[in-house]
Parts: sequence; structure tokens; C-alpha cells
Amino acid sequence: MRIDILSAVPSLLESPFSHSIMRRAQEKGILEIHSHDIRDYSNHKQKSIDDYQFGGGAGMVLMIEPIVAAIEKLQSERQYDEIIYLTPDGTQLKQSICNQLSLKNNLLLICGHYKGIDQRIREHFITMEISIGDYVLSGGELAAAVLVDAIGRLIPQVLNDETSALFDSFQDNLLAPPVYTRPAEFRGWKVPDILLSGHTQKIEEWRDEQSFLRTQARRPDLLK
Ligand code: 6GU
Repeated sequence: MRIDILSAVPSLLESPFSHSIMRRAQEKGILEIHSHDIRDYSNHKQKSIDDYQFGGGAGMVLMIEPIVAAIEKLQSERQYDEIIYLTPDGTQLKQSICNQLSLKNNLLLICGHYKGIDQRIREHFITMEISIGDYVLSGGELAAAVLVDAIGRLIPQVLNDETSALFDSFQDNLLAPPVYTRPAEFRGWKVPDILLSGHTQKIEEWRDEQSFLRTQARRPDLLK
């Protein structure tokens, strides 16, 4: 999979993909991430990319020309399955959306800033609008990083058997069960006996039960 990200602050996107699973996915050649600076597509002398909004009001708006120039340059090089705008008024991200997007070959993500991007870009180029939750971030970059991480780890061969996404919280609408590691006792706090028993079948049943109880207690909405 190849993911292109258009941003006014591309340096915000460096670290999130340079470690751990995202880094290994890129080293293995399974995932390619390319960030692009909107400013590189500005025709202005001062390389400006934002302007005051028509009708008045506080806050700048990212202008249409540099973003469209960037989108069309990238589109001339490959066909995108989706062009996704990260915005707090988008569809709220869920695991099911991540699962679907992990099957695509080429995604283009657009990060907003300030008051957002000119509405005409949304109407004529964007195919999906995604929010990562009901709160406002100062820009779409951190949301893009969340989306890329959530999608990237689902691409076949990115995770191995041990880290398999099949056991994640949400993958079957259940939260993950509690986990423990050594020592088996710390300050008198013991790991549940069942996990030390070696009974694979019983352990699996215990985990399923814990998943259910945890979901019932914390996220009853998922069980409906
Ligand atoms: Cl995608 N962008 C911004 N700026 N804020 C957000 C968001 C996105 N999702 C939740 N809050």
C-alpha cells in the first residue's frame, strides 16, 4: 500500500511512522508513506497557502489553488482509491473503516489547518471525510497519523502471529481481555491461576469471558 499525505506542516508526520510496527512495515516494503508540503505547490512569491475567509470572520482558510495543484500532480502519477480529508466534521473513525481501507492500494490524505480547506476542494476532489473523535485538534496531521497507524497495522504481513490484529479490541466488537507477564506475584498481587495452568482451552474460555465482562462494564453500546 502507498499512502500520500498532503500537509502544511509535514514535519509533524515524521516521527509517528519512524518507529516500531510502522517502521518495520516500511522496511519490509509493505507500506510506503510519502508526505508532501502544500507550500511547495504555492504560486505566490511568499509561498502563502492560506487566506482570509469570504464573508469575514476570524481564522484563515487553506486556499484552493495549491491543494488542487498538489492533488492533480499526484493523480497524474497514480490512481487513488480514496482521497480522504481529515476533519472534525467527518465520519467518526471506527475499526470497520480501518479494515476496509487496509485493503486499498493508494490513499491520499489531506490535512486541514486553521479554519480548514476551501469547501470547493471537498466537493470536487475529496471522496471520504474522517474525524478521529469529538474534540478539536489544531490540525489534521495527528489525526492522519492515527489513521495511517490504524490502517497500516492491518495490512497482511505487517503484523506477525504474535501481534496478530485478530485479537485486538474492537475487531469483533469486544474489548481485549486483561494481560499479565512475569513475575507471577508482585507485592502479593497475583496473576490469575488459570493463566499459569497450561490449559489452553480453559485459558481461551477465560479470556473470552473477560472480554465479554469488560465490554459489558465499559462499553455496553458495543454489545447491541
Ligand atoms: Cl481529523 N482534524 C482536526 N483538526 N481535529 C479533529 C479531527 C481531525 N478529528 C477529531 N478532531
